[in-house]
Amino acid sequence: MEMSALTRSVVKRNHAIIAPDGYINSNVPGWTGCTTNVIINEQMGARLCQTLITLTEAGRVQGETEASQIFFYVVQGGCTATVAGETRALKVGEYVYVPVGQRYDFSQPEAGTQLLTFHKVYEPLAGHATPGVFWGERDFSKAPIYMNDEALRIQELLPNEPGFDMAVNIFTYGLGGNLPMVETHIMEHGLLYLEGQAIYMLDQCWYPVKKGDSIWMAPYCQQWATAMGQEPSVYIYYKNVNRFPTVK
Ligand code: UGY
Ligand code: MN
Repeated sequence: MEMSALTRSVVKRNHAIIAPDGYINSNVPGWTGCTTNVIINEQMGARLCQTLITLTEAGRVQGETEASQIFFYVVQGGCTATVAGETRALKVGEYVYVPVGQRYDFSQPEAGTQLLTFHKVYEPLAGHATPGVFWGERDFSKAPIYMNDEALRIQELLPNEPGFDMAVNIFTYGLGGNLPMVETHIMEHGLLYLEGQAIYMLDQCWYPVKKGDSIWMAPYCQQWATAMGQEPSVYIYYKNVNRFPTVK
């Protein structure tokens, strides 16, 4: 018997696992005909926001970025996207990065289309231009081997240039793949599992996770993961990058 009082979700001071069973809809102005689940944001102590938007056929997601840039990734289905006046069809695995001060409009979705978003307040860097709109797609052939381990592949979805202060990567763990060390770092992560299953260690706590789960890791949350089961485990994740470690 399933017990509604049980969940794999946890929310702690410096990390969280959010499984879909606890989702409650948020209404976001300009995002209509959809359910929006705000999975990570400042209320938890995070400095990023991560949402998952599930659209009906009549769904529409439109607005203008202000202080925060937004990265949109199609997890399921497809739609039409217009950003800064350019229109393209987007399908699963395709994405668009919307810099600050730009209009965006996602329309004509297939029913059940899911969009993942990562938002970060943009920190300009003297001498480097603010990034422009950037379109792209998931492509395993652009995922080099990570740390000399054939079982680990990372595709960087945004250019690694100083103008960008956020990275979004897709990390594939083949069978038997695991992080080669316990990472302990200042950068923060938000992530969504796209495929498979894994065991994640966060700050010395051990969690079974799978496709559809999200994780927040605050700065210095210790992290290690290993693939589990008979298929690769794959997640898309956010990381703040390229800025001075102090703000004053
Ligand atoms: O880029 C990273 O810090 C990455 N290796 N961390 C992670 O997957 N938890
Ligand atoms: Mn990391």
